[in-house]
Amino acid sequence: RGLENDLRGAQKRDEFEIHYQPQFDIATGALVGAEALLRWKHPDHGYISPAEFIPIAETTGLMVSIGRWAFHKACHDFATLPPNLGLAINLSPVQFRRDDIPALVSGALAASGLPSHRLEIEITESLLMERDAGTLDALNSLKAMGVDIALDDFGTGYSSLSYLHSFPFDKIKIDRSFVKEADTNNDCAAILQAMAALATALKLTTVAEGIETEQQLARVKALGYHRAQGFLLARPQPIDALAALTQARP
Ligand code: G
Ligand code: G
Ligand code: MN
Ligand code: NA
Repeated sequence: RGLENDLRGAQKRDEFEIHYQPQFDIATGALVGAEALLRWKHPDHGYISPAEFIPIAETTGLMVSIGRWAFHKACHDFATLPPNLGLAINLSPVQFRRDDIPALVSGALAASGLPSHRLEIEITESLLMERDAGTLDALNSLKAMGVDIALDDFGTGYSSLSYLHSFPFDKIKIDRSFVKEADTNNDCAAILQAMAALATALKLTTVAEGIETEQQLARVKALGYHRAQGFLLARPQPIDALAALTQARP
């Protein structure tokens, strides 16, 4: 397979980049952090989405090495930004299975000088479905270091509710499919509202992602969501552009 072969050499050829999508406090409008999103700049095909290459990286054993590079790079980039800005990094189940995540995280924090309280790990329900004791140990050690844990794409997996009390989450990111249809589908609007109530009761910080319209932003604001992320507010962007944004919005 062509893409698979290209992916094997991509790291050595320095073809990966990280773009950062800003997150805003909905009540104040302040920039509060960003999510690190991996990009592969293919020499012939241009930017390839992680949705396309991460599954290949996971099945070919390349994920651990790419994930380590991305983690170190993002922490290093963020150490130069104002100290009020948080950094969210996605970790795949394969990384938990094949790598020593607490060692990766503490190593990247130490090497970059980024304080642990500025870091947040995003995981999905698929990781928790494996019901692996090692996973819970790893998440607990991250929490003990002072790193926040966010449940990403919330609402799209299976039996999400049982995971909420069995793992030490700090945040949930409501999946963008609920945000997208909230204006046209009453059921999605009701789910969005119920999730906000649930998160409030569990004292979790809520992030509404995939905000593309002013109506969607107004709706999640009215429902009490804490943070917003989406193309309406800001696209994923290189670290220099994000740094410029932090100066424009003190
Ligand atoms: O940026 P985009 O929407 O194309 O991302 C697609 C998917 O890739 C998302 O589910 C996102 O969580 C995942 N992803 C992006 N960057 C990383 C990364 O650095 N590591 C892992 N494991 N997943 C990532
Ligand atoms: O699965 P995860 O939430 O980590 O994926 C983040 C992905 O969502 C990124 O690839 C990013 O490009 C994408 N994304 C961010 N904002 C929006 C948005 O407003 N609309 C859509 N459709 N995708 C978005
Ligand atoms: Mn994410
Ligand atoms: Na998500």
